[in-house]
This record gives sequence, structure tokens and C-alpha cells, in this order.
Amino acid sequence: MDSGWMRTVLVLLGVFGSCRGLQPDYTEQGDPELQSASGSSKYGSLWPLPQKVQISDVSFRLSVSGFRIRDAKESSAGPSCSLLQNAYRRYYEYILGGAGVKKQKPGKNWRSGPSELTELQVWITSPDSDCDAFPSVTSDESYTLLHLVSNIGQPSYFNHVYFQKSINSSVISDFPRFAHRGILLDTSRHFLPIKVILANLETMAMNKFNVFHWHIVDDPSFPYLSRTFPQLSQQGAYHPYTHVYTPADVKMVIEFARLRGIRVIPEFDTPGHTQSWGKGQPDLLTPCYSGSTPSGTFGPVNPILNTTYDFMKQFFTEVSTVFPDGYVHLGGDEVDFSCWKSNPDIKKFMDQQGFGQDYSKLESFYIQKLLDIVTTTKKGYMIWQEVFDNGVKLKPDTVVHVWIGGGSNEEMGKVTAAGYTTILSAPWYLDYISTGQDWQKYYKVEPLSFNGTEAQKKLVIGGEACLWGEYVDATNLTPRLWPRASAVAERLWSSKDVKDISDAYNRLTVHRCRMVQRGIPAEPLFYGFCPHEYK
Ligand code: CP6
Repeated sequence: MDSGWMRTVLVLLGVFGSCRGLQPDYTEQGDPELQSASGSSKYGSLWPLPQKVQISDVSFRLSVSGFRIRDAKESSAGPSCSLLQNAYRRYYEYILGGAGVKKQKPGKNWRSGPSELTELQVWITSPDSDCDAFPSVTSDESYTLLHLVSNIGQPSYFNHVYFQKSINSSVISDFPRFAHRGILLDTSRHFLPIKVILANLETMAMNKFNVFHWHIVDDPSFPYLSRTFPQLSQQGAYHPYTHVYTPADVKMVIEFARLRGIRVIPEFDTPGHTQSWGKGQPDLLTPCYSGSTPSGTFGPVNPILNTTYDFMKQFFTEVSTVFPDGYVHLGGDEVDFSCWKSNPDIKKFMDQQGFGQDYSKLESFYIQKLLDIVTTTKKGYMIWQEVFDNGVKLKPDTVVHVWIGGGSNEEMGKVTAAGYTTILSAPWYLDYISTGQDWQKYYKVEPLSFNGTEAQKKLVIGGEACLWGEYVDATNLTPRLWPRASAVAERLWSSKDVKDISDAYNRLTVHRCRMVQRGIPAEPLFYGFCPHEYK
């Protein structure tokens, strides 16, 4: 249960109706006698695999009328914690509601009475104030699932209708390997309706992702509706009313994410990838020249005008109040110098500054000023790796986002050697598709395989799966992303030695069916069918 990001102990309370199966018979991880049979894992459909799992043969049944989720009496969070009450409602629905569950009266095999699962107690051990807070990179996401058994109280199985499903008794103690486990969605190449974003957040929670990296604007369109500069979306969105994210929309996304322990980090990528900004903000972009005359086209943000920095100050001040997360992503990737090179005013400025022909110095000049501006808004920042490569002076808490190269990434070594925290995306570009099971390629990535000291490895706080939007809109986003991103989820959550690909295949197949059953059209891994199809 992802009860947000608060440290949680979950206690499942069972009542026995007979002596059968009274002794828990735990099987520790790695028991050779319980190697997964072909087609099923001893871990069932657990995904991502918890750090420590003991599953026993003792099974329990849920009764329709009997089962409750409630606050444990020791819990630091009570009925006033709406985040939790909200989670109870969702999970009650997952467990007991929905289609595909058949009711069944106790059969003759249960004459002595099945063991009945009566309640799930939720015991929050972190402060109650977390209920209204936003998740952060330091949130404690650990939880323990305990299973208590009592024989006080009479099982009322004769009056009950039981679910066909049973639950095996288990003990889980779990925490994430990496603190930053993200998905990047791009809402500029194609506008994504709010309900698509929310459905994706729900699926992220099912996979224990905790960062929504919202690449909200880019060259093709500017759907972010700014209160301070409404002309940016009026002129720069694909449509000024239907293809924009209003302040209320953004709020809804942030709250929906918060309730699921997910951070929302917006990216406002500059100075490149900004064509759409220029439509509503005259003079923001650099005019390109053809010979001695302006060609009518525009390049990156114009770094030599004071008005540029006045605009950025106002814009990022707004952003800092709209998005509550401690970080904003400032982009800084793929700056094309050709337009700057063509412009005589830029040339003059380069000479004055002594930059010579080195346009990366001009780029760094701009970024440095931008970082200083954003620092005044009390936010931390993330940036794409080029900003680091160009030698820009970064705050010590800057997160450098590595996107170039492969899995065992030299860049990770360089960034961490310089003492910066980093996240990895280079091997996880999920917009690239090919035939076959490419999830295995994502799964096999080991983020800490670069050469470096233990101290360096501690600076790797996680990674993100990126779904760039050139070929993705509301029609194909979900099946393209899921369950392929689930492979990244397990790599970032589970222990380093969870790498048995056939066990992963078996669990992921069932996990994918669970997503489908919950209404998420996740694509199949391979041929076969889902259990719910014939229920
Ligand atoms: N958009 C932005 C993109 C990409 C980047 N930034 C990108 C570049 C190359 C590949 C995939 C995506 N589409 N703003 C780079 C971080 Cl292969």
C-alpha cells in the first residue's frame, strides 16, 4: 500500500476459524526449494519486489461485510488525515470493489471454517503534520507489513459470502533503493488532457514512482497558462482554451500526485527549446540573420538583453509559487549556436565579454544569471548534463540530469566526482520503440556501474524514464509507457541483486494484468492471457 510517503506499519489482522494452517510457515527469499516454476513466481505478482519478503502457505479469505481498513490505535495520524482516509477509500476499492471478483459461499473444504481476514490496521510512525505536507527527496517511504493473528472473536463465516480470492499471510519490510524515481512526460509536442496525466499518476503510484517530471513547454507549444504572462499560452499553445493547463488544472495535478506520494517537478527548458515562448513574448528570442539582415526566424533566448532577465525573474517567481516542490528543472540542453553566430549584436557582445568564438561561454553566461534568479525564489534546481559539462557554477544541491550515453555511464562518474547529485535517464528513453521485449534492456541497467568511489555512488539519487512526445499523445501514451516503465520502477526501487529476468517476467506479466484489470491499458509482454479475462 503506498500510503503516501509517510513511514508506515501495516498490520493485517486475521481471525482463525480452525486449527488448519495456524503455524505460519515462512519461506525466506532465496529458498532453493521454492524456485519459481515456469509461469509463476514464488513472489506472485509483487512489483516492484520489496526489500524483504516472507510469504507463508497460510491463506486467509476476505469477507465482504467484514473487512475494514482503519487507523491503528498507536498511529500518529488519525481521521483528520485526509490523505490517509483518501488512501483507505482507494485501497478498499482495489481490494474489495471492482469487476472480476466472484462471490462464493464457503465450500465443503472449509467446513472447519476458513481463516478470516478482518482488518488492515495502518500505523503511521512519522509526524501527523506529514498529512498536509508535500513529498520531498528526503521523505521516508519505508513501510512494514505485519500479519497478526488472533483467535479471540468468533469467525462469522456461516453468515458471510466470501471472495474466491485468498491472501497468503506474509511479512514485508520495504524501502526504496533510490529516492528519486521519476517519469518524464512531454506536454508540448502533444497536449495531454488532464485525465491522461491523472491516469498516469495513478499508474505511477502502482509502480512506486515518486516524481512526475513535467516537461510542460518546449518548441512546438506552450500550454502552461501563466497568470503573469497569459499571452505566452494565448499565442504559444496549440489552442488558447482547450490546449492549456490553467492554474486550477495544475493545482489538481499537484494534489492528485501529493495524495499518492508523488512530487511534481516542472521543467521550463531554456535557452534552447523555446520557439513557442517567442510567440507571446516579443524580443525574448534571438533574431537570426541572413547576411546583414534579420531573416525573420528566431533562435534561443536572447542572452544579451536586460529585458530577458527581467522577464525570467517575474516568470520564475510565479513558477515558484505555483509548484510547491523544492526543485524546478531548468533544462539547458541542446542549445543550437547557429542563430547566435549569425547575429551581429551577439557578436559584439561576445567581443566585449572576451568570449572569443566560444558560444558555450555565452550559454553559460545566460544559465548562470538564470540560476541566480531562481535561487532568489528559494528553489533548488535540476539541469540537463550540458550545463555541468560547460562548467557553469552550480549550487551544491543541484541535481545534474544525465541523458546522453548508455547505461554504465562515464558522465555519472564525472558529475559525482565533482560532488554533485545526479539522476540517470540515458538508458531509459521509452519513446524509442522496437519489436520484442525491450523492457529487459531497461531492467538490466545498473545505475551504479560507473567507476567511482562509494562516496560518489551515494550521490546518485535515482533516475527517470523519459517519454518524449513527438510520437505520443492521449491515444497511445499508456500502452507505450506501461508496463515498459515498470522495469525502470523495479530497478530504482528494489535491491541491486533483484535481477532474475525470468522471475521478473513472471511477476511483471501478472502485474501488467493487474494494471489492465484496473482500467489501465498496459500492453502485453508476450503472448498469453490475463486471469480476469475469463472470470
Ligand atoms: N526535447 C528536449 C527532446 C530531447 C531533449 N530535450 C531529446 C533529445 C534527443 C533524444 C530524445 C529527446 N526531445 N527538450 C534532450 C534532453 Cl534522442
